[in-house]
Amino acid sequence: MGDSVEVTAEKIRRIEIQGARNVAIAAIKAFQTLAEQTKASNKKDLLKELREAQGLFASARDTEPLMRNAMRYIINQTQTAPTEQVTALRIVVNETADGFLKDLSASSMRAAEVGAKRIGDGSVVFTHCHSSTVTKMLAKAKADGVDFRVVCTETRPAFQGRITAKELVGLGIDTTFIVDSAARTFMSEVDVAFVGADAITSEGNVVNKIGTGGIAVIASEARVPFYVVSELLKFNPETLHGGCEKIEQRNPAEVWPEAPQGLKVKNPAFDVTPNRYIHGIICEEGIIPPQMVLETMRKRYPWVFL
Ligand code: RUB
Repeated sequence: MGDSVEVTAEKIRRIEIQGARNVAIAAIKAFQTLAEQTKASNKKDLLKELREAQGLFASARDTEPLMRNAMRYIINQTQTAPTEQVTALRIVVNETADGFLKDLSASSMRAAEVGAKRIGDGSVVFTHCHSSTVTKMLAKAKADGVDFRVVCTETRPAFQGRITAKELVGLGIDTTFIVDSAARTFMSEVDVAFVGADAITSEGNVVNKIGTGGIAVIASEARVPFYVVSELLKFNPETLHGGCEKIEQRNPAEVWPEAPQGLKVKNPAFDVTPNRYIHGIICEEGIIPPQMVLETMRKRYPWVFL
Protein backbone atom coordinates (compact mmCIF):
# COMPACT_ATOMS: atom_id res chain seq x y z
CA MET A 1 0.00 0.00 0.00
CA GLY A 2 1.24 3.51 -0.80
CA ASP A 3 1.60 6.53 1.50
CA SER A 4 -1.52 8.12 2.95
CA VAL A 5 -2.87 11.45 1.68
CA GLU A 6 -1.44 13.32 4.69
CA VAL A 7 2.05 11.78 4.44
CA THR A 8 2.18 12.35 0.67
CA ALA A 9 1.02 15.98 0.99
CA GLU A 10 3.73 16.64 3.56
CA LYS A 11 6.41 15.08 1.34
CA ILE A 12 5.21 17.25 -1.55
CA ARG A 13 5.20 20.37 0.65
CA ARG A 14 8.79 19.70 1.78
CA ILE A 15 9.91 18.97 -1.85
CA GLU A 16 10.92 15.46 -0.80
CA ILE A 17 8.81 14.63 -3.82
CA GLN A 18 9.57 17.20 -6.52
CA GLY A 19 8.95 17.86 -10.18
CA ALA A 20 5.48 18.18 -11.69
CA ARG A 21 5.27 14.59 -12.94
CA ASN A 22 6.51 13.00 -9.70
CA VAL A 23 4.19 15.23 -7.66
CA ALA A 24 1.18 14.23 -9.78
CA ILE A 25 2.10 10.53 -9.64
CA ALA A 26 2.40 10.68 -5.84
CA ALA A 27 -1.01 12.38 -5.49
CA ILE A 28 -2.65 9.85 -7.82
CA LYS A 29 -1.18 6.95 -5.83
CA ALA A 30 -2.37 8.55 -2.59
CA PHE A 31 -5.89 8.68 -4.08
CA GLN A 32 -5.58 4.92 -4.62
CA THR A 33 -4.50 4.44 -1.00
CA LEU A 34 -7.44 6.56 0.13
CA ALA A 35 -9.84 4.38 -1.91
CA GLU A 36 -8.30 1.28 -0.38
CA GLN A 37 -8.50 2.52 3.20
CA THR A 38 -11.71 4.55 3.17
CA LYS A 39 -14.36 3.97 5.80
CA ALA A 40 -16.94 5.88 3.74
CA SER A 41 -20.24 4.04 3.65
CA ASN A 42 -21.77 5.91 0.72
CA LYS A 43 -20.81 7.70 -2.49
CA LYS A 44 -21.29 11.18 -1.04
CA ASP A 45 -18.82 10.54 1.79
CA LEU A 46 -16.24 8.95 -0.51
CA LEU A 47 -16.42 11.97 -2.83
CA LYS A 48 -16.08 14.28 0.17
CA GLU A 49 -12.88 12.47 1.21
CA LEU A 50 -11.50 12.69 -2.31
CA ARG A 51 -12.28 16.43 -2.50
CA GLU A 52 -10.62 17.07 0.85
CA ALA A 53 -7.51 15.27 -0.40
CA GLN A 54 -7.69 17.34 -3.60
CA GLY A 55 -7.66 20.56 -1.53
CA LEU A 56 -4.76 19.36 0.60
CA PHE A 57 -2.61 18.47 -2.42
CA ALA A 58 -3.46 21.67 -4.28
CA SER A 59 -2.34 23.73 -1.29
CA ALA A 60 0.83 21.64 -0.78
CA ARG A 61 2.14 23.02 -4.10
CA ASP A 62 0.34 25.89 -5.82
CA THR A 63 1.81 25.62 -9.30
CA GLU A 64 0.89 22.08 -10.40
CA PRO A 65 -1.86 21.80 -13.03
CA LEU A 66 -0.90 18.23 -13.98
CA MET A 67 -1.70 17.13 -10.44
CA ARG A 68 -4.89 19.23 -10.44
CA ASN A 69 -6.01 17.84 -13.81
CA ALA A 70 -5.37 14.28 -12.64
CA MET A 71 -7.32 14.72 -9.40
CA ARG A 72 -10.21 16.40 -11.20
CA TYR A 73 -10.34 13.57 -13.76
CA ILE A 74 -10.41 10.83 -11.11
CA ILE A 75 -13.06 12.63 -9.05
CA ASN A 76 -15.23 13.26 -12.13
CA GLN A 77 -15.02 9.61 -13.19
CA THR A 78 -16.00 8.54 -9.66
CA GLN A 79 -18.84 11.03 -9.48
CA THR A 80 -20.32 10.04 -12.84
CA ALA A 81 -19.83 6.28 -12.39
CA PRO A 82 -23.25 4.63 -12.68
CA THR A 83 -23.17 3.09 -9.21
CA GLU A 84 -23.76 4.13 -5.61
CA GLN A 85 -21.87 1.15 -4.13
CA VAL A 86 -18.67 2.13 -2.32
CA THR A 87 -17.05 -1.23 -3.13
CA ALA A 88 -17.57 -0.61 -6.85
CA LEU A 89 -16.52 3.05 -6.56
CA ARG A 90 -13.24 2.07 -4.89
CA ILE A 91 -12.50 -0.01 -7.97
CA VAL A 92 -13.41 2.98 -10.19
CA VAL A 93 -10.90 5.21 -8.34
CA ASN A 94 -8.21 2.57 -8.51
CA GLU A 95 -8.67 1.71 -12.17
CA THR A 96 -9.06 5.34 -13.29
CA ALA A 97 -5.86 6.20 -11.43
CA ASP A 98 -4.04 3.25 -13.01
CA GLY A 99 -5.22 4.29 -16.47
CA PHE A 100 -4.10 7.89 -15.91
CA LEU A 101 -0.66 6.74 -14.72
CA LYS A 102 -0.27 4.47 -17.73
CA ASP A 103 -1.18 7.28 -20.16
CA LEU A 104 1.14 9.69 -18.38
CA SER A 105 4.03 7.27 -18.66
CA ALA A 106 3.32 6.73 -22.37
CA SER A 107 3.19 10.52 -22.91
CA SER A 108 6.53 11.17 -21.27
CA MET A 109 8.12 8.24 -23.13
CA ARG A 110 6.84 9.58 -26.44
CA ALA A 111 8.18 13.08 -25.59
CA ALA A 112 11.51 11.50 -24.64
CA GLU A 113 11.73 9.63 -27.94
CA VAL A 114 10.91 12.72 -29.98
CA GLY A 115 13.24 15.01 -28.03
CA ALA A 116 16.13 12.54 -28.14
CA LYS A 117 16.18 12.93 -31.93
CA ARG A 118 16.97 16.63 -31.51
CA ILE A 119 20.27 15.81 -29.83
CA GLY A 120 22.98 15.53 -32.45
CA ASP A 121 26.23 13.60 -32.19
CA GLY A 122 28.92 15.72 -30.56
CA SER A 123 26.43 18.28 -29.30
CA VAL A 124 26.25 20.15 -26.00
CA VAL A 125 22.90 20.23 -24.19
CA PHE A 126 21.86 22.75 -21.53
CA THR A 127 19.29 22.06 -18.82
CA HIS A 128 18.01 23.70 -15.65
CA CYS A 129 16.55 22.26 -12.45
CA HIS A 130 15.39 18.64 -12.35
CA SER A 131 12.81 17.48 -14.84
CA SER A 132 12.19 13.72 -14.86
CA THR A 133 10.90 14.12 -18.42
CA VAL A 134 14.12 15.80 -19.59
CA THR A 135 16.20 13.12 -17.83
CA LYS A 136 14.15 10.43 -19.59
CA MET A 137 14.86 12.10 -22.92
CA LEU A 138 18.61 12.36 -22.22
CA ALA A 139 18.64 8.69 -21.12
CA LYS A 140 16.94 7.77 -24.41
CA ALA A 141 19.51 9.71 -26.46
CA LYS A 142 22.30 7.97 -24.54
CA ALA A 143 20.66 4.56 -25.08
CA ASP A 144 20.38 5.39 -28.80
CA GLY A 145 24.16 5.78 -28.86
CA VAL A 146 24.26 9.57 -29.32
CA ASP A 147 27.52 11.12 -28.15
CA PHE A 148 26.68 14.37 -26.32
CA ARG A 149 27.46 16.21 -23.14
CA VAL A 150 25.29 18.21 -20.76
CA VAL A 151 25.71 21.50 -18.90
CA CYS A 152 23.33 21.71 -15.96
CA THR A 153 22.67 24.40 -13.38
CA GLU A 154 22.71 23.81 -9.63
CA THR A 155 19.28 25.52 -9.35
CA ARG A 156 19.23 27.70 -6.25
CA PRO A 157 17.86 27.69 -3.64
CA ALA A 158 16.83 24.03 -3.32
CA PHE A 159 19.59 22.58 -5.58
CA GLN A 160 17.38 20.33 -7.71
CA GLY A 161 20.20 20.52 -10.30
CA ARG A 162 22.16 18.16 -8.07
CA ILE A 163 19.48 15.51 -8.60
CA THR A 164 19.83 15.99 -12.36
CA ALA A 165 23.62 15.88 -12.19
CA LYS A 166 23.62 12.67 -10.10
CA GLU A 167 21.14 10.98 -12.45
CA LEU A 168 23.10 11.98 -15.55
CA VAL A 169 26.43 10.87 -14.13
CA GLY A 170 24.72 7.60 -13.13
CA LEU A 171 23.65 7.19 -16.75
CA GLY A 172 27.25 7.66 -17.88
CA ILE A 173 26.52 11.06 -19.49
CA ASP A 174 29.38 13.58 -19.57
CA THR A 175 27.97 16.35 -17.34
CA THR A 176 29.25 19.78 -16.26
CA PHE A 177 27.67 21.43 -13.22
CA ILE A 178 27.51 25.24 -13.01
CA VAL A 179 26.05 27.89 -10.73
CA ASP A 180 22.86 29.44 -12.10
CA SER A 181 24.52 32.79 -12.75
CA ALA A 182 27.06 31.13 -15.09
CA ALA A 183 24.33 30.26 -17.59
CA ARG A 184 25.25 33.07 -19.99
CA THR A 185 28.96 32.31 -19.82
CA PHE A 186 28.38 28.70 -20.84
CA MET A 187 25.58 29.25 -23.37
CA SER A 188 28.12 30.10 -26.08
CA GLU A 189 29.25 26.45 -26.11
CA VAL A 190 25.72 25.01 -26.09
CA ASP A 191 23.83 23.63 -29.13
CA VAL A 192 20.39 23.10 -27.66
CA ALA A 193 18.56 23.78 -24.36
CA PHE A 194 15.82 21.63 -22.84
CA VAL A 195 13.75 22.34 -19.73
CA GLY A 196 10.67 20.77 -18.21
CA ALA A 197 7.40 22.51 -17.35
CA ASP A 198 5.17 22.88 -14.35
CA ALA A 199 2.39 24.70 -16.14
CA ILE A 200 1.48 25.68 -19.69
CA THR A 201 -0.97 28.53 -20.30
CA SER A 202 -3.58 28.89 -23.05
CA GLU A 203 -1.20 31.31 -24.83
CA GLY A 204 1.59 28.74 -24.79
CA ASN A 205 3.66 30.46 -22.12
CA VAL A 206 5.47 28.06 -19.82
CA VAL A 207 5.86 28.16 -16.06
CA ASN A 208 8.94 26.33 -14.80
CA LYS A 209 11.59 26.59 -12.09
CA ILE A 210 12.71 30.11 -11.26
CA GLY A 211 15.49 31.12 -13.63
CA THR A 212 14.02 29.34 -16.65
CA GLY A 213 12.75 32.60 -18.21
CA GLY A 214 16.20 34.20 -17.96
CA ILE A 215 17.86 31.12 -19.47
CA ALA A 216 15.39 31.26 -22.38
CA VAL A 217 16.38 34.89 -23.06
CA ILE A 218 20.06 34.00 -22.86
CA ALA A 219 19.50 31.05 -25.23
CA SER A 220 17.66 33.34 -27.64
CA GLU A 221 20.52 35.87 -27.56
CA ALA A 222 22.99 33.06 -28.29
CA ARG A 223 20.70 31.62 -31.03
CA VAL A 224 20.41 28.34 -29.15
CA PRO A 225 17.09 26.54 -29.72
CA PHE A 226 15.17 26.39 -26.44
CA TYR A 227 12.72 23.50 -26.05
CA VAL A 228 10.22 22.64 -23.34
CA VAL A 229 9.78 18.89 -22.80
CA SER A 230 6.42 18.29 -21.22
CA GLU A 231 3.31 16.17 -21.10
CA LEU A 232 0.42 18.28 -22.44
CA LEU A 233 -1.64 17.72 -19.30
CA LYS A 234 0.46 20.37 -17.56
CA PHE A 235 -1.89 22.75 -19.38
CA ASN A 236 -3.87 24.95 -17.00
CA PRO A 237 -7.46 25.31 -18.36
CA GLU A 238 -8.17 28.25 -16.02
CA THR A 239 -5.76 30.42 -18.04
CA LEU A 240 -8.19 30.24 -20.98
CA HIS A 241 -10.75 32.12 -18.92
CA GLY A 242 -8.40 34.88 -17.86
CA GLY A 243 -6.98 33.23 -14.77
CA CYS A 244 -3.24 33.26 -14.18
CA GLU A 245 -1.22 30.29 -13.01
CA LYS A 246 -0.42 31.15 -9.40
CA ILE A 247 3.31 31.22 -8.76
CA GLU A 248 4.26 29.39 -5.59
CA GLN A 249 6.08 31.61 -3.07
CA ARG A 250 8.30 29.50 -0.84
CA ASN A 251 9.80 30.13 2.57
CA PRO A 252 12.49 32.89 2.41
CA ALA A 253 14.60 30.82 4.82
CA GLU A 254 15.34 28.46 1.90
CA VAL A 255 17.30 31.34 0.35
CA TRP A 256 19.12 32.50 3.47
CA PRO A 257 18.39 30.59 6.68
CA GLU A 258 19.99 33.16 8.99
CA ALA A 259 19.34 36.36 7.09
CA PRO A 260 19.84 39.63 9.02
CA GLN A 261 16.69 40.87 10.75
CA GLY A 262 14.78 43.41 8.70
CA LEU A 263 16.08 42.12 5.35
CA LYS A 264 13.39 41.35 2.79
CA VAL A 265 14.04 37.99 1.12
CA LYS A 266 11.76 36.74 -1.68
CA ASN A 267 11.62 33.17 -2.88
CA PRO A 268 9.33 32.60 -5.88
CA ALA A 269 9.61 28.95 -6.95
CA PHE A 270 8.77 29.49 -10.63
CA ASP A 271 8.77 32.04 -13.42
CA VAL A 272 7.02 32.44 -16.76
CA THR A 273 8.79 31.98 -20.09
CA PRO A 274 6.89 33.82 -22.84
CA ASN A 275 6.05 31.69 -25.89
CA ARG A 276 8.28 33.81 -28.20
CA TYR A 277 11.40 32.35 -26.57
CA ILE A 278 10.22 28.75 -26.94
CA HIS A 279 11.34 26.93 -30.09
CA GLY A 280 8.86 24.13 -29.51
CA ILE A 281 7.02 22.07 -26.94
CA ILE A 282 8.12 18.46 -27.11
CA CYS A 283 5.17 16.38 -25.98
CA GLU A 284 3.10 13.27 -26.72
CA GLU A 285 1.93 14.91 -29.97
CA GLY A 286 5.49 15.47 -31.18
CA ILE A 287 7.08 18.93 -31.40
CA ILE A 288 4.45 21.66 -31.53
CA PRO A 289 4.74 25.45 -31.49
CA PRO A 290 3.69 26.79 -28.07
CA GLN A 291 0.88 28.74 -29.75
CA MET A 292 -0.69 25.42 -30.82
CA VAL A 293 -1.03 24.01 -27.32
CA LEU A 294 -4.63 25.14 -26.86
CA GLU A 295 -5.82 23.66 -30.16
CA THR A 296 -3.93 20.43 -29.52
CA MET A 297 -5.38 20.16 -26.02
CA ARG A 298 -8.91 20.64 -27.32
CA LYS A 299 -8.46 17.73 -29.71
CA ARG A 300 -6.57 15.34 -27.45
CA TYR A 301 -7.97 16.10 -23.99
CA PRO A 302 -11.44 17.66 -24.43
CA TRP A 303 -12.40 16.66 -20.86
CA VAL A 304 -9.96 19.25 -19.49
CA PHE A 305 -12.31 22.00 -20.71
CA LEU A 306 -15.53 20.61 -19.19
C1 RUB B 1 10.78 21.22 -10.72
C2 RUB B 1 10.74 21.81 -12.08
C3 RUB B 1 10.70 20.87 -13.24
C4 RUB B 1 9.25 20.64 -13.66
C5 RUB B 1 9.12 19.52 -14.66
O1 RUB B 1 10.54 22.17 -9.69
O2 RUB B 1 10.66 23.01 -12.26
O3 RUB B 1 11.38 21.40 -14.34
O4 RUB B 1 8.46 20.32 -12.53
O5 RUB B 1 9.50 18.29 -14.07
P1 RUB B 1 10.42 21.64 -8.16
P2 RUB B 1 8.93 16.91 -14.67
O6 RUB B 1 11.67 20.89 -7.86
O7 RUB B 1 10.24 22.86 -7.34
O8 RUB B 1 9.21 20.73 -8.11
O9 RUB B 1 9.39 16.85 -16.08
O10 RUB B 1 9.56 15.86 -13.81
O11 RUB B 1 7.45 16.94 -14.56
